[in-house]
Amino acid sequence: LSSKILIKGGTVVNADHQEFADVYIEDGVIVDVRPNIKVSDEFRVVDATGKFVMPGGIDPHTHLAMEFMGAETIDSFFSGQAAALAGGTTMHIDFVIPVRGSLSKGYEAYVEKAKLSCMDYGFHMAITKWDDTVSKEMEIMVKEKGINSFKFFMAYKGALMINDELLLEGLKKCKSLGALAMVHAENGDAVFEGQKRMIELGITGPEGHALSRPPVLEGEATARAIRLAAFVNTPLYVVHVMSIDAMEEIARAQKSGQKVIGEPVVSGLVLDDSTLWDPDFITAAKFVMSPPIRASGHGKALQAALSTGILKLVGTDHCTFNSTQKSIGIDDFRKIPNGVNGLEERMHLVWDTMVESGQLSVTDFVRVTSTECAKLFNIYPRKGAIRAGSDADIIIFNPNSTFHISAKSHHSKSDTNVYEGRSGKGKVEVTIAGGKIVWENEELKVVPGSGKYISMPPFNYLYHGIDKADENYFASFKAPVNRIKSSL
Ligand code: DUC
Ligand code: ZN
Ligand code: ZN
Ligand code: ZN
Repeated sequence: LSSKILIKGGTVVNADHQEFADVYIEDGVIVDVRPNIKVSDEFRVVDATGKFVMPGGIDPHTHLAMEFMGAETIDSFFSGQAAALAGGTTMHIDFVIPVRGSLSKGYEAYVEKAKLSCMDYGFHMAITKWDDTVSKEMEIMVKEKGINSFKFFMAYKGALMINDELLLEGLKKCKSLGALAMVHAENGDAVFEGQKRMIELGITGPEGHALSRPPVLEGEATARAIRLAAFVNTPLYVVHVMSIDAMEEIARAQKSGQKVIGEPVVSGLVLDDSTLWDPDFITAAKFVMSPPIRASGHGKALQAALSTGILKLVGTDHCTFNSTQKSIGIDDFRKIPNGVNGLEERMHLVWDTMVESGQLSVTDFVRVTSTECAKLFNIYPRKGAIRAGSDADIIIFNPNSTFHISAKSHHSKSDTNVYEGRSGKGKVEVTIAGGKIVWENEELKVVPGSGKYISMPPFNYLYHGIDKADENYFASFKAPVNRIKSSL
């Protein structure tokens, strides 16, 4: 198999620019991008006439092989990534979950899981408790392990949830390390209360999941995290923004000059909560994720916010459980493992929902599905660009073809698909990952172990627009007034 590929005659799209050009690939790297490149016959020439040639997607938010709520997600690093490649995503960033609070043990466990990888990947890390060891381990993760982002769960009381004291410690530590702080923003104490009330009312089915944790609780936690980040003067990344309430808090903070990044996920953009009322338990339970999928107005508003740039990049929160696993919660929605699929569907659904509808341009599509993620996590332009020197992670996209989604044909190991039956315009016809054609003619050619770990260096805060990173609220105070105690 030739490692030299020429993609000929397509429209090359980057986040800032599109042009007719050929793409010359050798040994996993893009060597040249310009019109009319002539090559010898040892090259595999792929015709892209009439098609878009775009950077492979980067999913900033996945959970592969994660142990969660008494189950383990059905997609491994191999099956989840195979699905991703079939849908035009060539890299993802997965969340390492500490083992009994130990970051290094969690990291080692994920290094093992990720040995199955067939595409490139990076890691974020969740922080679930706080002490000196955690603080020191964060430093090791950033300085030695290539992790530059940490997520704090403001929900999942009694399990992953952290309180404000810990969140503040975490924000300060992230700032000192040049790492990006991320939050799952829902008020965990109020969710706990909401769940209890639902059960008392006898609402034990999947609809109780959504009813127990309404948008106001997402808005509250988002606002709180944003204000604490302002207090510490550090950037904040809000994962899976699912509601108008949360989105508006982000917009407000941005207006005041604060660096807050909002990530919508595909399910929040295109689905609505009506499915949670389906009389069939599994049909409803497959949609259970947190924060919950909202009433339809929220999705529309999130699309508009993505279109205007309030929301910056699209993830999936891919976290798949099959019907048997979802059935754990048949008598109590609190036990339904939370999570939906999306790794394979993200590129098609964002195109169909945002580009076909005129809400995003083709260059914007590249920005929200790939380039913005690469820039944010400091791996641009190695990733997220089609230019000489970048990794050869590329898709050939036919805007005139059609995609169809079904559990019968998808590549995830899950037996259901939350986008079952959907179809639309545009199709990823070829995926090139690490310079190899891995998806072509509806066929995957993937090899476990071929994916590389992408180390993500800490930030220069200037990129985040924080030009006075050393300043903080406290540093601006002078010594106390030396007050005369005359009135005593
Ligand atoms: N939400 C989910 O639905 N699954 C994984 C974790 C999360 O926060
Ligand atoms: Zn150009
Ligand atoms: Zn989450
Ligand atoms: Zn998640």
